[in-house]
Amino acid sequence: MTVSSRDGESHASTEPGRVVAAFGRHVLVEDEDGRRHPCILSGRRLRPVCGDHVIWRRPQDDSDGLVTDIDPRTTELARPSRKGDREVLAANLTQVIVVSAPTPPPDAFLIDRYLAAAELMGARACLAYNKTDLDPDGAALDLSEFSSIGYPVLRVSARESSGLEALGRQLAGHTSILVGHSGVGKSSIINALLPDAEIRTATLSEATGEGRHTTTASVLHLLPTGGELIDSPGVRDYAPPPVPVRDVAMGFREIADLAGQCRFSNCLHMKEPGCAVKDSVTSGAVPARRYESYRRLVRLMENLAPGI
Ligand SMILES: Nc1nc2c(ncn2[C@@H]2O[C@H](COP(=O)(O)OP(=O)(O)OP(=O)(O)O)[C@@H](O)[C@H]2O)c(=O)[nH]1
Ligand SMILES: [Mg+2]
Ligand SMILES: [Zn+2]
Repeated sequence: MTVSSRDGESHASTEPGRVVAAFGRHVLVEDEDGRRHPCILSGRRLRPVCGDHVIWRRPQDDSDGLVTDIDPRTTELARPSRKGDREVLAANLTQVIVVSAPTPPPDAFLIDRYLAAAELMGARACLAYNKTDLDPDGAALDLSEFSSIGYPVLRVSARESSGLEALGRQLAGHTSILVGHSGVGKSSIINALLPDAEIRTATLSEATGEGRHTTTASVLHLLPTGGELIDSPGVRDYAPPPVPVRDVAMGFREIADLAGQCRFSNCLHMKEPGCAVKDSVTSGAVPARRYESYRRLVRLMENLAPGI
């Protein structure tokens, strides 16, 4: 579609689109017909991320399109930025899939922090335990700790294509992101769910010295079974963006459920008397490791966001 501007030049009118990948000042925008176009940004102020709904201008020749605006986001997955505020990683997610595996060694505290981020941003969360071919007995990680508090746990093997139907059902109708340590198999899961994605992920990732393909940017894929799935670069560590310490409990659903029973309504469940959370840790109803994870996140938020 083109319109004539007052000075007689012809340019495309703006139209809605979806950011399916973002690389600094360059983004890939999908139009309403499902075609993907490289675009640049119209100003320094704009910082679109994977999953953003945007307004963009189609080029008249084979140059780049121009993103002019970002629609308000329903949710943001973010982390603390170097400056101490929030860096948004992906937008408009309805579900976070926390991927772990027997190798690299699983870190239950990292899983907790992603689950807390999902709770705090208002998205569903579940766990995908990949490479079950290497750990058929599930000895490397106690998954019952997470399933007992209501998180779906999906055991999959991207290599053996097992558990993928259940994962596909979990993803249908949602915009989901795969997150977790580098090397747990996030891209392999996408490739297994979407056979023709292999070429696309290969061109968007760089080979490391060991011949591994490490994902360097988040990319959104449409699933044939329904839903949208974002592959994201692996991390060494993750924490949710700064929140007031009194909000940290909302990231731990079994702790949030008990908060109304504490003696003090503003109980932080740290050293206050009459704390229902600490009583439940003593009785074993709340796992001590989850409570320790909560305490670590409270201390981190005290450092990241002192006084709020
Ligand atoms: N045995 C086994 N190996 C797997 C499985 N899934 C992935 N791998 C291997 O694990 C390694 C890492 O897989 P990737 O899919 O690149 O992992 P990733 O999570 O995308 O890594 P980053 O992009 O760095 O975050 C590769 O060598 C895969 O072949 C699996 O189900 N079983
Ligand atoms: Mg990857
Ligand atoms: Zn308490």
